[in-house]
Amino acid sequence: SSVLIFDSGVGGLSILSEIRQKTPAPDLFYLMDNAFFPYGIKPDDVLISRILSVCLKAVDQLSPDVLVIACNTASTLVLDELRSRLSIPVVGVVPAIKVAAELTPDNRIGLLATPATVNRPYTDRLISDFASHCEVTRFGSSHLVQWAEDYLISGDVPAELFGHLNPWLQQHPMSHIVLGCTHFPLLRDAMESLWPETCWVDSGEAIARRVASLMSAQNDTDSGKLSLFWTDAEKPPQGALRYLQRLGEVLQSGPLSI
Ligand code: DGN
Repeated sequence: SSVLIFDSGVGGLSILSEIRQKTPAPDLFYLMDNAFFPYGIKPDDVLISRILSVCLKAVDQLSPDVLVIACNTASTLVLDELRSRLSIPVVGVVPAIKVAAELTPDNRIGLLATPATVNRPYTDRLISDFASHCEVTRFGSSHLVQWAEDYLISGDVPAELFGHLNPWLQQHPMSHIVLGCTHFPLLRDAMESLWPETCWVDSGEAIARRVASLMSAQNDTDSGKLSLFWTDAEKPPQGALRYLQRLGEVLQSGPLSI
């Protein structure tokens, strides 16, 4: 059995690694739409048609048992539509507002995501459904997306990270901050050491639990194979390939013609 994990870039690898830890048996296909990266600053209508077309074609070609949209920017836009068009389960990744709202001791939480995600009606709904008792302060950043991409290639924590977020954190003291973009947990260690008082909350573990429950018929304990696909034939993603090779054997890698 297999799971297809989708993002515009390397962010969904933070989800893939959690899935692999919880449920090692299925083969994992990782698809990055790097021809269209980044998603977080593009208009909704452009994103909707692109994401639908790439995901439907990829499911057709790879025949996974489960599709994970490992991108908040995409999930908050196309989940319902994808579910109605596909016969396999579609798991989306959306900001962990509910978890943060349950954990905060002082009813103040932050949301750090892409500029697209912080302003989505879907996000407003999450906040009014689960965090209406909280003051929620939002920060949209596309720099962090690019820095996470660069970090996977160079291993260097971006020097600008502290200056980028610290004014916001100083102005709004918050104990719990939602990492509402799957790229950001890739920088979690750096953020934890720069701001040790803050709890960074992401959706990775909950998603991995959900995927494990969908795969529960399996009791094979061997690790499945990893495969990497991308959409821009001219730009093989070196950072993603290296990340996957650290996790296990990479069976196939190459551009997917879609
Ligand atoms: N990883 C995506 C997300 O979770 O929103 C964002 C990536 C992007 O293209 N900006």
